Amino acid sequence: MKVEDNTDIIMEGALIARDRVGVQDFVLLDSHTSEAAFLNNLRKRYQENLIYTYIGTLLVSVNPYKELDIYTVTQMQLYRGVNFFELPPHLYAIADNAYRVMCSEYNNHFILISGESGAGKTEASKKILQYYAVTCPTTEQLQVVRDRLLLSNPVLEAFGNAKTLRNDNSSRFGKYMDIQFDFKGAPVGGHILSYLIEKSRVVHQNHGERNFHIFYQLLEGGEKDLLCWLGLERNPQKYAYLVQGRCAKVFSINDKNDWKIVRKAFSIIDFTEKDLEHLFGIVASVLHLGNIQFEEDSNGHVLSPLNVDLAFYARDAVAKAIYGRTFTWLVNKINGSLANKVGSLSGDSTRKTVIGLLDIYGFEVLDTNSFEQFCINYCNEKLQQLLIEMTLKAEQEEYEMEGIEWEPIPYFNNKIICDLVEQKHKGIISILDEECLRPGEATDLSFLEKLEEKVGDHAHFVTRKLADQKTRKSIDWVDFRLLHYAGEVTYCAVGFLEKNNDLLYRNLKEVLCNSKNGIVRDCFLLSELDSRRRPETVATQFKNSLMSLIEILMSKEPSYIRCIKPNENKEPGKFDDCLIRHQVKYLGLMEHLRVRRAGFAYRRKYEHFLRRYKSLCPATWPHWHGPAAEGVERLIKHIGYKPEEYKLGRTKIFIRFPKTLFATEDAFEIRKHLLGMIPLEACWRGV
Ligand code: AD9
Ligand code: MG
Repeated sequence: MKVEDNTDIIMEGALIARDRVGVQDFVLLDSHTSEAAFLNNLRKRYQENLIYTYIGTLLVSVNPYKELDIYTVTQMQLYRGVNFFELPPHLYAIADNAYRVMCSEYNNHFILISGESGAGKTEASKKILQYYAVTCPTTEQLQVVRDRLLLSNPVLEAFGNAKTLRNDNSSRFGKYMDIQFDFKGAPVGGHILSYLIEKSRVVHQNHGERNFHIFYQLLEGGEKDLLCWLGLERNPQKYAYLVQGRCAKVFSINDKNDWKIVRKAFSIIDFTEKDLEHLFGIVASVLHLGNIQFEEDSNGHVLSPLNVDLAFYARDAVAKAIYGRTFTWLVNKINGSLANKVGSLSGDSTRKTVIGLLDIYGFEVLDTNSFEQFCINYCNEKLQQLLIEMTLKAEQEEYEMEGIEWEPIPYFNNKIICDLVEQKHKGIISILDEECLRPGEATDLSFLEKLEEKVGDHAHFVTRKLADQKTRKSIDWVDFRLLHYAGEVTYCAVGFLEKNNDLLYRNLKEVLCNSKNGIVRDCFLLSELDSRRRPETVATQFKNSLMSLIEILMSKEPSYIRCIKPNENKEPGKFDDCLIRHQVKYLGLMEHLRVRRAGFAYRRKYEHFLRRYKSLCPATWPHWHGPAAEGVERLIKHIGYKPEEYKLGRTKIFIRFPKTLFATEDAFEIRKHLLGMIPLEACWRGV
C-alpha cells in the first residue's frame, strides 16, 4: 500500500471517529455555532459515554445515570499536572487546573457546579474532593485531615439529603466547602458553610418523597441495643413522619449499608460516644414527636390552652426547630474537626490558599411549589447572575476597556429577576417581611394582594388577576407565578408567612433550653429568651447569607461546571432532546460559546506575564527596566508569537489559543531547569 493511501485511510479514520464521538470542545465545532450543531455534538458524545465537553475552560457535564470507568486512581494520575487540553475533557482537568494555578500564583479559587435538581452536582463535587484527596501531596499526619474532608460528606448527606421525585439523593441544603492548602499544596483543613436546610421535610413529604436519609438509616441499620434504648421499632411504617410519601423503601438506596458508612465516618470525624448518644437521641425524639396525637376531650387528660390544630402546629414546629438547629450544630462540629491544626506543626501557618467547592440545591419545579422552592430557585438565580457577571458581562466589558476590537454578543441578563425578589422595599422578600410584621392582621392572601399591588406590572411576575394579560396558562387564586431564567414556576402562597416567620412558642423554647440533651441545650440558648430583638425572617437571613457567599466567591478565581440532566426518568443513555435543549438555552451555553469563539482564552496583566516568562528572552532577563508592555512585546517577538495568536490591550496581553500559552509554559519549565531552579523530571511531569 502506498504511503499516500495510508494517509488517506488515517485521515478518513479520524474523520469517522470525529463524526462518531463529536468534538471535545464546542469551540472547535466546524459549523456555525447553531443550537442544532451544539445538541448534535452533545448527543453524539453522550451516546459514546463521553459525558464531558468543554466550552473553552467551562465544563459541560451530562449525567450518565450509570457507573462509568473514568474515575479510577489511574485516571486521576493521568490528569495530574497535565495541561488542560491535552487529555479528553474531565472534572479532573478542571480540578487539576484550579489546583495548579493556585500553587503557582498563590491565589484562591472556587469551582461553581450548577444545574437543575438531579443533574449531577453533588456527584461532581464529591469526585473533585476525591481527586484532591488522592493526587495532592500528603503526610501521615495530614491523612487524618484528608479522611475527615472525605467523610464529612456521608454525614452531611445523611442529615441533609433526601429522596425527592427528581433525585433519589437530593441535597436539601446548600453547601460551600473551602479546602485549605499549605504552601506545599497539601490539604491541611477545610471549612463548610451550609445554607437553609429544608426543615419542613421533617414533618411533611410529598407523595413519592422521603424524609431525610438518617431516619431510615437509623431504623434499618441501627444496632438492636441502640434502637431499644431509643424506644424505636425497626419498621418505618410505625412513624407518622416517615409514611406520608408512601415510599420508605427505595430500590436505589441501601439504608443499612449507608448507616455503616455514616457510623464509621462519625468515629473518624471526632464525634464522641456522648455526642452520638445525644445526636441519635434527637433523631429518635423527632420520630416520637411525630407520633404524638391530640384529641379534643373536655374531661381531662393533659390540659393545654391550645386547640387541636394549634397543638399539631406546635408539635411540628418543635420537630422542625430541633432538626434544623441540630443540622447547624452538626456542620459546626464537623468544622471543628476540619479546622487546620497542622499549620503550626508544619512550621508555616501563614501561606494558605483555598479552593472552594459550591454545591447547592438545583433549580426545582414541583407540582406544588412552596416557600422552600421559592428560596431554592432564588438561590439559583443568584448563582446564574454571578456567572453572568463573571463571564459574559465581565469578559465583554474587559475587551472594551482594554481597547480590543469587539462586536458585543447579546445575552439574557437575569438581574431583573434577582431584583424582583430581593430589592429593598420593593422586592418580594421585603413585601413578605412587611406582612410578617403585622401578626394577626396579615395572611398569605393579603401578602398576595400586596404583591399584586407592588410588583404586579413586573414582566416576570403573574397572578390570577394578571394572568389573562400575561399568560394563557391557568393559575389558581392562591398562586403567583415567577418567570425564572430557567422557566416558569407557579408558587402556592399558602404557608409563606408562617415559614418566613418560623416562630416557636416561648414556653416550648424554655423547655428546650433546659433539656438534658447537651446538643439541644447548645442549640437553644437561654439568652435567646431574654433577647428583645426581633429575629430576622428566614428569607432575609437567606438573602443575606447568599449576598455574603457571592462576596466570598467574587474574591476568588472561578472555574465552572454546568451539569445537564438528560431525562426525567433517571434512565441511563436516554438523551431527551427537548429537555436538554431547554437547559442549554437557559444556562446560556450558546452565548458562552459565542463569546469564547470570538474571544481570547487567556489574559494576564503585562507585569504578571513579564514576571513569569522574562527568562525566555535575553532582552528581558534578568531585569527589564522599561514599561512592562514594551517588555512583553519584546518577549513575545523573541519567542515567535504570530499576529493572529495574541492582541495587546491597554494593561493586558490577550492570548487567543490555549496551545500558545502551553507552549510558552513548557518553554518556561525547561528554562527553569536550565537555570537550575528545578530538576528536569519535574518539567516533564505532564507528559
Ligand atoms: V440536587 O439539586 O441535590 O437534587 P444534584 O446534586 O445535581 O441534584 P446528584 O449529583 O445527586 O444531582 O446526581 C443524581 C444522581 O445521578 C446520583 O445519585 C447518581 O445516581 C447519578 N449521577 C450523577 N452524576 C453521575 C456520574 N458522574 N456518574 C454516575 C451519576 N452517576
Ligand atoms: Mg445535590
